[in-house]
Amino acid sequence: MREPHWTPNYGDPFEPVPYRPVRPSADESLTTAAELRRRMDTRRTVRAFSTDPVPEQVVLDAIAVAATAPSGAHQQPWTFVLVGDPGIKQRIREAAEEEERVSYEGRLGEEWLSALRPLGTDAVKTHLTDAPYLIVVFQQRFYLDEEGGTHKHYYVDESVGIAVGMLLTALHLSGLAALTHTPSPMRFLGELLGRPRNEKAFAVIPVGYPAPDCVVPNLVRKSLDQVLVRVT
Ligand code: IYR
Repeated sequence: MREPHWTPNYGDPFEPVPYRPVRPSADESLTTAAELRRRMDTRRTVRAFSTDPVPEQVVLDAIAVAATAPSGAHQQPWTFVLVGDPGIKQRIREAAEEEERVSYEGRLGEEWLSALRPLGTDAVKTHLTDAPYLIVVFQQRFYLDEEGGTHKHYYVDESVGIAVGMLLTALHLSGLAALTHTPSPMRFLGELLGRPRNEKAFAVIPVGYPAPDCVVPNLVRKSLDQVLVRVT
């Protein structure tokens, strides 16, 4: 008999089911792809958020989209902690700013600070309290069973990175702004949010509407030619 396990299908034999999505016409695909490309090119990382509330269901739906991401051995090694509590947001901000001050005052080093200069970032993280929600994404580095036993998870960085990409896409297409914030070190997040020892913070994603006076750096995206190598 198969032992109960952390992965829904762990150890099952391969018993495939049919997959027959409707195939769109080439025209439909072209229209969808061009529209998606145009819409995604309007996404910007936002650091100045309005305190206006956003519909919680939109955020829940975006997290559900992220949770459809492919993952190593389909182990879905992610936890999304949705924080709306102003007191917790404040504590996250204070702890993040404490770390960031050390970073900006020297830990990052000159080369890194030069790379960040065009982004206008600093140690003050108003977005952590202004944005109505923070989504704190944790990687499950391994599975921790009820007896404290540990079990391997595979390709955790890749899996969670893909899920976060899908989360940012879903939020943007739903009309919400977001920031991929990676305070470093991030250990305080697991402690503050009471996460178990198998979980490691991956990113804090403030979510909301941009502030009315929001500005963003004047960045240029690489062109398709610069990022694409064709072997066709
Ligand atoms: N974590 C710091 C520094 C920072 C690092 C990178 I790489 C960025 O793209 C932006 C910021 C901070 O949040 O300010």
